[in-house]
Amino acid sequence: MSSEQIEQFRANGFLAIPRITTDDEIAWMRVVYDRLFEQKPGWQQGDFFDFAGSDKKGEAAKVPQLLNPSRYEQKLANTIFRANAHAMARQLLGPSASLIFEHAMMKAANVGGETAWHQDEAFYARYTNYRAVTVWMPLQPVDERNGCMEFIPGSHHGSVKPHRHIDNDPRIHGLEALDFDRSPAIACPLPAGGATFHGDRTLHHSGVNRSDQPRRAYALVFGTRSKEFVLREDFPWNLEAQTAREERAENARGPIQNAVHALKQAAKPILRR
Ligand SMILES: O=C(O)CCC(=O)C(=O)O
Repeated sequence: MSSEQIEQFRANGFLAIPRITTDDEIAWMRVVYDRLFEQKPGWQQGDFFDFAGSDKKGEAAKVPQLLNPSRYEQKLANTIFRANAHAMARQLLGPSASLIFEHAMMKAANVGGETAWHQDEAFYARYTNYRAVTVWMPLQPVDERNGCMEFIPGSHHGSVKPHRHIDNDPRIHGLEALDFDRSPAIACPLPAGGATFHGDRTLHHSGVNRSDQPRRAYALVFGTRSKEFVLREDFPWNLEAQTAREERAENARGPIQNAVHALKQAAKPILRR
């Protein structure tokens, strides 16, 4: 990344680049991606769910999302995409930046739903101790017709906006931001294998997929951890969540793992003081 690009990211809260990996890797990833979305691994563990709908079994998902895809296809942990994204995230966040999280969101041909406007930070739970940058890569060309990313420039300089669950329905995992001006939004069309970078407070969105091909996107989130960043309070909208995904995750953990999970949650305020 050039110093101009870093400057641009700092000023706007986002950046688009035309290429982050090779055509060969994209071709391989598309095959893997389609297999994962067909097989829905991680459904039982709450890693596969509907971002934008109520996520009932048997109902077509509006925006299916898979968390941590490399758990289900280990070769995704050793990609050129990951190496390049990590190197660029270090330029933006500093040398200690490490992978926090990965996810993939698919918008089916003709019907794939909207990803509502939100700030990633609005999803953070109490005691989250990092600030992050998302590197988002489409596996086919994207524009406003099939759901490219859109950003509000400079929104990362403001506060976390009030959010609510999409359609004000606490069963829906996805959040929507309220009370902001969307008129300055900038859409970022990209070729396959290009990438956008955005900070965790940057307002962003992607529209519905009106094309006759699926919109496939894969995102890596890198962060730097510090006690300075620790979030002292839960956001009220997250306390209201009643998602099927959380319920499946809890059931899948079973009583012993749930007890360990509860202990870890209880230790966070001490460890992150
Ligand atoms: O893939 C999308 O439509 C949205 C992705 C997104 O919101 C994110 O990676 O933070």
